[in-house]
Amino acid sequence: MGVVNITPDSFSDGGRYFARDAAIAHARELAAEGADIIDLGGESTRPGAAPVAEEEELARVLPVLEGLGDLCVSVDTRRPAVMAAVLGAGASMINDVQALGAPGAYDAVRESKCAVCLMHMKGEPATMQREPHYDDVVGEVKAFLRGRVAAAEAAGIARERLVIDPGFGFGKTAAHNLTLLKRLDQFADLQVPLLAGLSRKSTIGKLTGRPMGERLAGSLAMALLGLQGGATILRVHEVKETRDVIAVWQAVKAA
Ligand code: 7PJ
Repeated sequence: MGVVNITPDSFSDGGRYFARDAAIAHARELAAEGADIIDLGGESTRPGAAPVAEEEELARVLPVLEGLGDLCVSVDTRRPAVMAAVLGAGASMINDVQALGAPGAYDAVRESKCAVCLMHMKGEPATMQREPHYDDVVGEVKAFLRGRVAAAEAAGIARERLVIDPGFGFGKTAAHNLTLLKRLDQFADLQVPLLAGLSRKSTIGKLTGRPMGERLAGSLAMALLGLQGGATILRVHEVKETRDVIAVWQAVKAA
């Protein structure tokens, strides 16, 4: 899954892909490098980010989505109205950091055949990194995801459409993120495909001392650990390099 942010305040791209044509070109480049899914985001969910108005989010995402009609596109959104609009415009997947927690979210996705990523987040983006606490981070994240999968199924969204994600960095310290990654294999018994988003995250910055633009090697190490832990979808900024990691990992597995 290749990340395309369409946000002027996006912490990793600095707003470079704000312009429609640049975002479309970037998505096409990632697809050519081997991304199976393009994840479009019109609202930054980075820690401390300010919320974006619904009309603004749609104005960012829809024109780009319409230019990518031939690709498998996921839209990173928490808003039911945005979900309904992008599904009408051909999106294949909804990637919701709130795990369909907003009122009306089930209704927005139910009738479509889209895939849905249910992610764990503790708190709200604006405040989630203020001393997050868990007694048992793996157990708590897992229990949350098990509950959201059951709730989605009860709301009429078939299990076959669901993907789960522990939400690295979303209301978690570096220690929480490392524990989740080390124990990622414990999510397998939920029997839903697992997505991992580790690319360029601040835990890599903490471990390596590198700024955002210099976290490729750290991100690739994280990607390999994610694969070993059972992730089948990796949400990444650098697709070409991550493809090489996947090729090496698959070859070793098949040996
Ligand atoms: C994630 C995401 C993630 C899913 C972001 C960033 C922050 N969606 N959206 N999982 N992260 N499903 O890219 O660092 O980890 S935005």
